[in-house]
Amino acid sequence: MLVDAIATQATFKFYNTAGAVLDSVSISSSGGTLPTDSPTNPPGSTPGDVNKDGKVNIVDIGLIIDHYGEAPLVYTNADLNNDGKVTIIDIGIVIDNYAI
Ligand SMILES: [Ca+2]
Ligand SMILES: [Ca+2]
Repeated sequence: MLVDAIATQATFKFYNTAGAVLDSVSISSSGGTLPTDSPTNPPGSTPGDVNKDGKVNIVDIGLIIDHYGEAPLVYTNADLNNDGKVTIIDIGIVIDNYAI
C-alpha cells in the first residue's frame, strides 16, 4: 500500500507469486470512489472487524489482502459482504468503518 504525504490517498496493488500486478486500486478522501455495498453483520458484531477483536484497523485490511481473491473461501471472515469472494469491496467495508 502506498499512502501520500498528507494521507488523502492510498493505493493498493495486488501481485501474483511471479511479482506481476494483478490489480491496482486507489482510494482518495477527496472525491475518490469507494464501494457502496453494505456489509451483512450478525447482531452485536462490528462492521469491518475481520478478526473479531472489537477493533477495525490495519490488521483487518491485512487479513483481507492475505486472502484476496480466494475462491473457494479459506478464511470466511474476510468475506465481509458475504458474496463468496474476497475483493476490494471487502476492503472498502473495512475502510468505511476504520477507527483511528
Ligand atoms: Ca479487527
Ligand atoms: Ca466479499
